[in-house]
Amino acid sequence: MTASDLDPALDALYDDFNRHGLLPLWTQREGLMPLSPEPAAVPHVWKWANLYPLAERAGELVPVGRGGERRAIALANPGLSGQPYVTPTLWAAVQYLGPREVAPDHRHSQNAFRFVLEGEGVWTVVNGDPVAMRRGDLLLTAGWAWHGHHNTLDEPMAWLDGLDIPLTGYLDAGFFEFGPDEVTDRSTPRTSRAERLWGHAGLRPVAFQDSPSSSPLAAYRWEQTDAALEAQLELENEGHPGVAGQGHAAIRYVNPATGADALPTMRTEMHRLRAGASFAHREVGSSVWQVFDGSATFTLDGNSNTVSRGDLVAVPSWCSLEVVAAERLDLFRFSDAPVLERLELARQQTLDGAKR
Ligand code: GTQ
Repeated sequence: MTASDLDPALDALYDDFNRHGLLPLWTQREGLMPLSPEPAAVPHVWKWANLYPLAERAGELVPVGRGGERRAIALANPGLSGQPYVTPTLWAAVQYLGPREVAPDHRHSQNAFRFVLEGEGVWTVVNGDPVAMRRGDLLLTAGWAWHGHHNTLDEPMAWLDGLDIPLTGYLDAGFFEFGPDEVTDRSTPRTSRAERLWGHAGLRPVAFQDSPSSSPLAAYRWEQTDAALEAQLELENEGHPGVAGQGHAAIRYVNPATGADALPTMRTEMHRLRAGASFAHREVGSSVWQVFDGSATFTLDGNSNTVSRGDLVAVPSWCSLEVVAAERLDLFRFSDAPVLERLELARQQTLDGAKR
């Protein structure tokens, strides 16, 4: 029984509110304005050992081409009522391209990246610039850039896609356009034009003085990421404090023209932990982690999970996360942090990990 059942006049008021498209704050406040975030999304782990064979089966049964556009299998957070979203703001999918297959050209207002766990042989052609995809590389497709993918080898290839599809959806900001059914430039340069222009650390081409909100560098290569992380750990070993947090090196992929996040709506990072190193925190905004190499324990709001190469972890807003590296560990991470920061909603807490 609710209070209004005792008072016919109050009952009638609520009925009239309803009839006029109104709802009073006092019956809703706790859900609308919680004391701290109460995400519907739940912490969740997807094992690569399950994901890859399912992608392979899709490769056998489901063609890729115009209409469906991509053989991309979305990670659906169990807390989000069957929607194909890994968190309320982020899309994460395993995309699979069979031998010699082509995913046709299109563009959309959603921002996208690819992160490669394993394999090679696919070129993603971004605004006419062919970009090779290899293990450890991060490839960008900023919003409204044309892109298609084609596999040049007789081996399949699968990778992680990250997009801001749900965020763009809530904002009713989605636009989409079909391009040619084929990828027109099938050349296979090792280095894209974007990298030749922008891929020299600290050196900006003088002819390009604009500050684009998305990175003009289409590819961030593993060789450079690996070297940057290793240097942080070496410097720490050599006694230079503050370059890595207690055996935890990290880099952020940034726009070389501005120093800001590589994409306007998503943060992308790579972390390297020495065996036994750990960190613990919670943050406003949601993240997805993928184990690139090694194995670890991820403890999410007190529940521990063992993860290894390829496994993916969804971390909802304000969920406490503790990561302990069981061996030397490389972790890729993406999040909606640039959005939270620009809206001045970002908060974070460092936690005392159980192991410290
Ligand atoms: O490769 O363009 O996972 O358009 C979802 C939508 C990948 C892509 C996805 C897309 C793409």
